[in-house]
Amino acid sequence: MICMRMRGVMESTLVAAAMTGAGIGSAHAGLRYNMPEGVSEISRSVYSLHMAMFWVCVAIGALVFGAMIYSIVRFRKSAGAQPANFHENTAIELIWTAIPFAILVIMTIPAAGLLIKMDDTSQSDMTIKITGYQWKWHYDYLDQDVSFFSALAQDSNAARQLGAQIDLKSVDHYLLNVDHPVVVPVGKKIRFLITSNDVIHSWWVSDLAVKKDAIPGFINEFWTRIDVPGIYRGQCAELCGRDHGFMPIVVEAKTPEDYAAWLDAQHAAKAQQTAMVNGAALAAAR
Ligand SMILES: [Cu+2]
Repeated sequence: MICMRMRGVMESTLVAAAMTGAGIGSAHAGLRYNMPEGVSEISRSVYSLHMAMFWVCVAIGALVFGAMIYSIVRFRKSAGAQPANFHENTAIELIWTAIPFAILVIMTIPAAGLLIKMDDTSQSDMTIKITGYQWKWHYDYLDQDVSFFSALAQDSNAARQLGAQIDLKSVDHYLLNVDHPVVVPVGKKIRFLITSNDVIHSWWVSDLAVKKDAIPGFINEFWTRIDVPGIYRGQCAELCGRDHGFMPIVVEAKTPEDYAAWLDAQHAAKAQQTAMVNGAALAAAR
């Protein structure tokens, strides 16, 4: 998991570096050197675990390099040091095997506990099914009869075209904005089911500490409970073809009241659309 998170940090840094190289750095969020703490209990736990492991590594690094530098300086040849003339010491070999092993086992305990917690999708309040497409996302609110596609925002799409004379700094959240964000309520345990319609994609939103592969023929699941209303952005994190870089993710977390109002608006829009289709079918039949 730490490797996965570190990979995430490295990827975000590389993406930011690549975008800066392309002259659009200012359109991107500021360059970060660490993962975000995020906005859910799990993301904060992941961050704390990451920092705890980081400081363990710093302590080991300081000890090992400290001992090395001390030995090199203190027992240098020019100061008259005489090398010891022995090899194979069973006691030392046992100690330098047992200590790293114990450190690894101790590090595994909190990591395994958190992984189990992240995997527990039971007792969720609602379920949203995500389907990856080349190159957009589809969201299906299984309990609410709401579904829609979420694709790159029109202004970003226009600006990215070859030869487009559009100032990228003028585009709102260039390449990180969509036409229809996935809207969720805060304070609710939301279970996500994720699959793909074509190739492997990956739904990655670092503020939620979520990075889950969307695999055709498989259904993966994860959950989140967002504490703070706001807009959280992510990207597809699995190289999925030509437009892999153009299928961002936007999660809009609303208060339960605002979420209910959004849901009502979706239902009303759907009813109106159905009425229009029925009306057109009737007119055609006459
Ligand atoms: Cu993708």
